[in-house]
Amino acid sequence: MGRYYQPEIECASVETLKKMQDERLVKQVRHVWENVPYYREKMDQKGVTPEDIKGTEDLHKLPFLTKEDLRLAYPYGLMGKPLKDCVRIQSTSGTTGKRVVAFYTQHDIDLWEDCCARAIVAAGGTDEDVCQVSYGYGLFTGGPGLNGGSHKVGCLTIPTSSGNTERQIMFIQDLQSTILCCTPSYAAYLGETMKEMGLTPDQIPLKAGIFGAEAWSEEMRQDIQNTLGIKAYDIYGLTELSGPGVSFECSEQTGMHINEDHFIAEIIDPNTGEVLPEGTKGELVFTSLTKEAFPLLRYRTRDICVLSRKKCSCGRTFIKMAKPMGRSDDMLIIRGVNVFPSQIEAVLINSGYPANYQIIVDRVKNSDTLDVQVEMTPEMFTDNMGEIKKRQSALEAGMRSMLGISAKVVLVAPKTIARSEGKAVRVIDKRKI
Ligand code: DLL
Repeated sequence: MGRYYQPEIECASVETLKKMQDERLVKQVRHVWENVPYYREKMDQKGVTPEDIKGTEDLHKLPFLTKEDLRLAYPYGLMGKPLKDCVRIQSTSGTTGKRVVAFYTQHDIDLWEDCCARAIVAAGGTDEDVCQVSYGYGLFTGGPGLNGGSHKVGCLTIPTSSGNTERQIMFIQDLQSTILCCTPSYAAYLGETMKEMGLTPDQIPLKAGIFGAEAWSEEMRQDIQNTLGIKAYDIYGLTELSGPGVSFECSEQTGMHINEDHFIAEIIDPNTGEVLPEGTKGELVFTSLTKEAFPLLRYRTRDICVLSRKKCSCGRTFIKMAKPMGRSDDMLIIRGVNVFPSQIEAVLINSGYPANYQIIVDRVKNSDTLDVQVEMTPEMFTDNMGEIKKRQSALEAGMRSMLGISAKVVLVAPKTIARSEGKAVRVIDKRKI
């Protein structure tokens, strides 16, 4: 049994949800056709008109939208509403090319905050809770999204934003924060710092965490849960689709329910674009059903994932997505082999190391090199070279069996790898520079 923010929708029958999606899709396609010339042209090129879309079974007829389209249409080319009807923008940092700038009407913000409120309630949040939002505020969607959701639930909201770790811990203790919202890497860092301060999990008032914005492994979840003495819930989203709250985890902690009244999810083969059946791994594609200002149809996220409609013990009927395994553009191709940072992380955590690592890829004499720098904890620190070599070899063997290629592991002293207050920087690929 779980608690819900909007039970009539979160627990609606699959048939009701499907009907809602059918109706909303037809309306959204018409909205886009009439108001977004860029999209209309793409539909024309594919020979599809609004009349061809009668429901979700016709979704595959629509063209995909990619990050490249967002770049070409930057900044106003995909807007579904006049600027005067918009009240906010949010944006991503975008490591390559232009930033993504997303627009919101007041209605868009309202629905986005509902999605975040659903996530907080699914993590056990009520109006009795003190919710510390340590995601960055500003153009990044994490802070504003969870802040809005926390207000809707009626939690006492502490908008600390990210950074200033000592002050974060002071607020957690002094104001008795019960829910923490931040990136998983920052949660791990907060846990590490609290441990150093001599705080044990029973001295920390937190009971739940809502962590997302980057890939994190099941092993990392266990680690954070143990250090902070909390239940750690995953939350997923992207700026293009409003921000956090596209999907969220429930008490079962086995994947995230997609808010299907607002988004349709598909899994496609990233190479061919073919729609794959439920349960197959592929690229996640979303269609936004209710967004007015920045409506995206069949947007390719580049996140690699699996969907499942298996009945969930929490009572929600929304389809679930597994933890994304990484992005197709995060995936490293090293000596022809596909490698995800999450695989490297799993080896480390399974061997008792914290998730403080950096992957360095380079090309030497036309051959790719893969180096993994791994930080030792203060407890495991030693300067005995023989011992260090032994541990490095053990990790290298683990990497070889997980990845199928060899990696060079270098153990480094505690606190050598820079901590992140937002999304962690895991990979330095020198080949691209
Ligand atoms: O990261 C929105 C967000 C904020 C989600 C706070 C959750 C919490 P962007 O900066 O646009 O938006 O980055 C979106 O981050 O395509 C995924 O690759 C990755 N991502 C987001 N959440 C998760 C997650 C926000 N729970 C991109 N697990 C997405 C794995 C995630 N990857």
